[in-house]
Amino acid sequence: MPLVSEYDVRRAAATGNRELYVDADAVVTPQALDIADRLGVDIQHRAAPMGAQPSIDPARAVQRLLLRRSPRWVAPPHRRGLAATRFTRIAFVGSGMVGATAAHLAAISGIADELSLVDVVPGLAAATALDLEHASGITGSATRARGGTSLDLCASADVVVVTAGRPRSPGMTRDALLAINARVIHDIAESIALHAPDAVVIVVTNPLDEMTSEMWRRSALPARQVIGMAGTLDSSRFRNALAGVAGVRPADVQAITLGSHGAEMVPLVSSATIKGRPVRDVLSTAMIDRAVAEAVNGGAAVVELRKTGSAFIAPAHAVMELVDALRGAITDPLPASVMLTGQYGIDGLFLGVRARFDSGGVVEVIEDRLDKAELSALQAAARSVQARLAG
Ligand code: A3D
Repeated sequence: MPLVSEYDVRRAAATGNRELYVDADAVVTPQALDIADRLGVDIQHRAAPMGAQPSIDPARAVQRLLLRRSPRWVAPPHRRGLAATRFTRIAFVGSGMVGATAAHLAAISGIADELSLVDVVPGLAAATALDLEHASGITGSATRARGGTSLDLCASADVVVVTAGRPRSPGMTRDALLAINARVIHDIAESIALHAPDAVVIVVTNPLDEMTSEMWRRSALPARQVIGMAGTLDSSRFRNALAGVAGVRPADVQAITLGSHGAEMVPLVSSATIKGRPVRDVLSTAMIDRAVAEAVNGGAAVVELRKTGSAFIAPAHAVMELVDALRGAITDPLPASVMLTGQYGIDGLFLGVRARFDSGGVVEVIEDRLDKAELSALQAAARSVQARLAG
């Protein structure tokens, strides 16, 4: 019996057994342990037969270690703020896949009185806004939505989420994408400066760190009001990948990524934990490398499967995690692209690091303890972003 589930415990209890004997190397799920407690079933691991070979499957060995020794441990959830703000207006510039999905999540959670959607394609934002309102008869959401092509719709927004732009098409260089999307970001930046100068702007358009920098430069908003979203998404992918190789739930994993989005991402292995234990203590180097590669290539893997367009569900959740930090619903620091002013030896550049937020934007950049390789990877990412911006 390699895996003992809740079902096995219930079956034992139903047949009147108060003791359930399982193999020496069996993995007992947390749900099975909980239900065994409640039903009074004692789970006993049989001794391994004399002369039996110890299990050499590394994944199973990890599961045993993590589940048997600390069965009920889960990562503590984000600290929730006691008085989260409800925004008056959140604007979404770009009502494509990420913009519309993030607006949908915002409407469901009712975190704003009104959502304003903008898109250059006539009718697209208005249609999405109408569609969102049509759902409110079911969801009961009090959040109203309106949409159009004019950036005036951003007027007095508390938060503006910018997803406008093109994704990279096959064969297009990163520099070509940078040039095309920079023009889009410049127009939007000027409008935001005019109509919503107090808004916090969350940039999602790729290439992320460069577009965040362009948004700040062209809008001339204070740096604390400009944030790029990539770290919350990449960190979620990293936690999911680590959970996958370790055979535990993503909630059991604490891990973040810093750096830039894509190949210059810096997944922090040195501080990552699974069930509270350093990953390097419980996973082999090969397993960690697999999880890192999965996180770094997560976006590309979705693009390859979809053929047209890129990921939008996880990115939309990652945007809303930042919005939750801005409104005080999450008080823990989160990874995002923010202006560095000397932290990690990097100055005057937007790059993914952990920061603390409030409704006015960045409150404080956190300088995490990195090992030597992580620090040099972060500084290399900074040099690459800097070179692309200069180019
Ligand atoms: P898509 O579904 O194409 O939506 C983009 C929308 O922007 C389209 O509806 C366009 O009509 C609209 N648009 C273009 N120019 C303008 C403009 N000047 N004003 C208003 N709207 C405009 O793409 P998507 O939603 O999948 O992705 C949007 C962007 O986010 C792309 O650049 C992606 O590469 C990027 N993205 C980044 C991440 C990160 O983690 C950083 C994740 C997912 C997507």
